[in-house]
Amino acid sequence: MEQVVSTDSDGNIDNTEGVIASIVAPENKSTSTSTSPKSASSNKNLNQRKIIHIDMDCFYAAVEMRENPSLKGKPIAVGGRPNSRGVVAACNYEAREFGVHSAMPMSQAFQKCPQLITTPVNMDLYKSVSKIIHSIFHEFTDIIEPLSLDEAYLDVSDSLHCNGSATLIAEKIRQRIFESQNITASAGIAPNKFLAKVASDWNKPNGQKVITPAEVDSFVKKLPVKAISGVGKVTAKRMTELGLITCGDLEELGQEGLHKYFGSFGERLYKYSKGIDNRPVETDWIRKSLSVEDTFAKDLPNLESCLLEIDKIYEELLNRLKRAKQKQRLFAKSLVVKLRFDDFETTTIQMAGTEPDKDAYKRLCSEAWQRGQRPVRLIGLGLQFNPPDMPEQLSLLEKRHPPTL
Ligand code: TTP
Ligand code: MG
Ligand code: MG
Repeated sequence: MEQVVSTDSDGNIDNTEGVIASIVAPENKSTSTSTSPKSASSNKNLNQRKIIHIDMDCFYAAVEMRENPSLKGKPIAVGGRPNSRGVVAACNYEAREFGVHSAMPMSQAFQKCPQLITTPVNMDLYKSVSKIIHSIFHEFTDIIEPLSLDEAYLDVSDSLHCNGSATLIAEKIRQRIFESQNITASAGIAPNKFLAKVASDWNKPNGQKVITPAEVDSFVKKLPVKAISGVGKVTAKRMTELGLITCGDLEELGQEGLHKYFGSFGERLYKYSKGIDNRPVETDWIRKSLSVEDTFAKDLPNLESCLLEIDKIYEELLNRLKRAKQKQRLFAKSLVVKLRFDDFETTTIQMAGTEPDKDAYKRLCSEAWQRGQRPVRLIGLGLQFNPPDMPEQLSLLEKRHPPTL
């Protein structure tokens, strides 16, 4: 029997609504292989999904203008110095009017805009702002796929915020970002990632665009091929030579033609030309634990009353586990019970286990209760999960050491 016992004052548990969930970003994204359970998507029919793509406006430059408001209204570029052969990492919209853009050599940027003001890259600052923006996304959904510091896809198909309106959720997120960080974001709202990304660029800066399922066909028909993410300069030139200007043209050329000219990318282009993109929003976080806890209006006087409450909390734990499993594959490694006594002394107890088990929780609760033998104000039931690339190792281990508590 493997059993770990610890007593603490609170633990690492978020108890804002009587529900505990800890979601932790992986230390190193590259440790997650393609077979790891990172993929997440809503249950909805693929055409009915509500995907939001958020992208900050001139991100690095916007942060610099916020830090130094005297830069506002003037053309600025963030990046390396012109004499050290640096390039423009980001520039504000004022600088863009002169033809300055990202990845342009700074010396060239100065030729285009002699009054350009430059600032060095302050990556730590942009990272800290990005972190806050991502925490705002998490207020609305846990199905988030970050693409870069300033950009992410969100699947809000099952979100109950704003009466389930993705349009209002996007507005709210942009508003929250502005209130919190004093910089603006743009958003695209559509039934898939391809269209959501196109749409977020449509009304930039500080705007958003919705493409409803009913609008997809007509929108895509007229969409310039250059707007497709993945169509770079070389592909765009080839397409122009072939007379392919809009996605409607791509569709007309057909699957075989697209494959002939663009190889495997042609397959994707054909789907895009019909407005189809079934890729799920893939989260980059891994759930480490899931718990449900209840704080009682009146303290539970004895062990018997605690054991009765476990039935209810256990049901809620199963519900939450079911919902969490729709987003990620989860491999439990231990069962946890937390008790808080009337004097706020808190104790947790856990045992190895791969599935929730009501009787095991009751046995853990009994053991934990013996430590205080006092009225109880809070009970929590939880599960801890293995990292996604370890499930098999764990099941071998479990066979050798079955939980016997
Ligand atoms: P983008 O979102 O591509 O650009 P942006 O946020 O500056 O402007 P927009 O309003 O058009 O979205 O990139 C986000 C940040 O990534 C950008 O602020 C700086 C950095 N970046 C580079 O460092 N090099 C590059 O070549 C690009 C394109 C971006
Ligand atoms: Mg941006
Ligand atoms: Mg971006």
